[in-house]
Amino acid sequence: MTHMNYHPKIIMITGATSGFGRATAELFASQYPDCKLIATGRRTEKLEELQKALSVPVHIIAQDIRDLEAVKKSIDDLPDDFKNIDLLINNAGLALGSEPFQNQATEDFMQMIDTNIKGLVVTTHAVLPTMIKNKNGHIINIGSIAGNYAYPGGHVYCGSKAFVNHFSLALRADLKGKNVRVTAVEPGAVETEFSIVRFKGDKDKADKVYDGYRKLTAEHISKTLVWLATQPPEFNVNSIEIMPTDQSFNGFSFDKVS
Ligand code: NDP
Ligand code: 8X3
Repeated sequence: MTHMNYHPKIIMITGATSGFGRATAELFASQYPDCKLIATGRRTEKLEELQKALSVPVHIIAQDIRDLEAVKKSIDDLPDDFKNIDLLINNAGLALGSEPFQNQATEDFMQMIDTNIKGLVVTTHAVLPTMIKNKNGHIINIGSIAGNYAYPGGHVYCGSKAFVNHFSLALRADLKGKNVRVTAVEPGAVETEFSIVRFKGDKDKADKVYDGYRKLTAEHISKTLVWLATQPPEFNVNSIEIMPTDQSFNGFSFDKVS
């Protein structure tokens, strides 16, 4: 039997204070008035603003995803009517810097690893038992093209997203027969707060990343995420790579040792 009108009912989105996460929360709420949302992020005021703006119930979890004990506790302590999560979007993440690895501070590396990898793994591990018990779930991990193609200055960010992309495939193997889907979404450059964060508040530098090109926005990605999550349960997209039409590949480069 197919379920052509399937849609998830209790949706947890990490990093819902801006960018993809916020846009996706807004789109689910506007298209599916019977859904409930769990929205996470560090900026309490942004979460409260989202909660007020949406017409569906929103449970907010204001926390740093690097606090792994707090992440686990907040999922264990969910109110009863938010416990049965059937869609988890592991979206919280960041890049810091674009200097060569050897010139960058180790604190930046640790923050990317703790957020993009450890936070995602612990959130997934805490949410999965309910999905397995209910024989119903979908985990969408936000990877990146950076995980598929290396570029100068990408180092730890590229590595962390390669983890996300490949972890998603491996997780799918372990969930065989459980009716829990796993999808890695691997976007290219999309204008959000991403580059402002990457360049530590330097808006001019961030704007230059997208200057003169036809931009992808959080809205493009949110539409993809809602589409993925509303396919019938027998249909699993393993991975999907999305780029702006104006972004493409630059080949390998050679240099003499100087
Ligand atoms: P934004 O900077 O707009 O959003 C990032 C979100 O992650 C925010 O809600 C932020 O919340 C949250 N976040 C970051 N660090 C933490 C933390 N320590 N604890 C809790 N939440 C955290 O960027 P995007 O929407 O673009 O990014 C979303 C995801 O998409 C990221 O994983 C990013 O790597 C990935 N991505 C982005 C691309 C792009 O070009 N924009 C392309 C490919 C992938 P807060 O600051 O409130 O904590
Ligand atoms: C973000 C996309 O191209 O800046 O993950 O690495 S890119």
